[in-house]
Amino acid sequence: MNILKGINYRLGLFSVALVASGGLLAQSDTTFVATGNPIVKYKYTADPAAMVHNDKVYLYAGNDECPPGSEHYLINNWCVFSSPDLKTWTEHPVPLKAKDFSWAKGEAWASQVIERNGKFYWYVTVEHGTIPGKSIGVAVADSPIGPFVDARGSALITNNMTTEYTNIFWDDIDPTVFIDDDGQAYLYWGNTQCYYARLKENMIDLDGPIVAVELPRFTEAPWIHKRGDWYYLSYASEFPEKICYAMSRNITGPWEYKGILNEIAGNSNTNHQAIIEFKGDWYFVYHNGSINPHGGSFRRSTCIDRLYYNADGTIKRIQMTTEGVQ
Ligand code: FUB
Repeated sequence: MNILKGINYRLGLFSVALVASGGLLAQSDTTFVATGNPIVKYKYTADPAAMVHNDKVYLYAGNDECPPGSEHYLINNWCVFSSPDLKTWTEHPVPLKAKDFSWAKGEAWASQVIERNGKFYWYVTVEHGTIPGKSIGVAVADSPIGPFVDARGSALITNNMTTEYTNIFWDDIDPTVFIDDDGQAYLYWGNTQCYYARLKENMIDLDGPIVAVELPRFTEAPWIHKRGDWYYLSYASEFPEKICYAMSRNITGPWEYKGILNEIAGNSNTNHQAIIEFKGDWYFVYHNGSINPHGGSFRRSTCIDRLYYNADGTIKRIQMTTEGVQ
């Protein structure tokens, strides 16, 4: 019997014990029905990134494992879930760990997966083993659920590549990747300072300089998406974080600031969004710290709510709900 099946129906003592013990490493597929937000209640799922592929939503998240009583990031691996309807979800075996990058020290921070020519590229934040600071690596797989392997054998972005813009050790985090209509791929990332660079068609090498992007009160977590002729750059702003956004007619800007998209998320000082269109509707994926009794800024959980546009292309403020998108 699949022990996890049904745990999401009610958050009883058993599931609290599982969460409190620091999460589970999935070793086989586990199917459950989401009962509102957060989506996953038996383990912590932070920094969600989502991707639609072949009529399914794939949700990628870091597994927060910081024990109750400690307040720091402890994230060793990412996890992957899929759903055909945003209701029934399957967690697949752990597809990637920070230590799968031999050059990395660990710390599975925010990430995003994208498909190109039948391969799936996963851009991740990890702590570099020899170049002080955070860095961005890329893993590749033949399937959206992996297994993923390091695609380069070295980091794509390291802290010493951006010191002309900022001297902090944690500015090279939170990659978001986007392939424009002409096939050119772009990587955006950053903390305190937002950056972008073009990617080669192989998706694992830069194809040009690193460019600084000016955005009001930018903290981290950029996410690029496009609808019609508008490009949207949403990002976490200030601290605790709200999600703000800017719009442009061009993937490289100039970006026009449009204000707050999502307010501070419950019981978490980070918020970290992904935005997807699925079967004609738009969704806002983010995390909060709402799992009782130990949820918080270092034990975060992924939520999904609807996202709606105004007639002029601007986005209505997100309404965070406990009911979710059933
Ligand atoms: O999870 C670690 C860091 O917290 C992420 O990289 C940021 O986006 C913030 O959510």
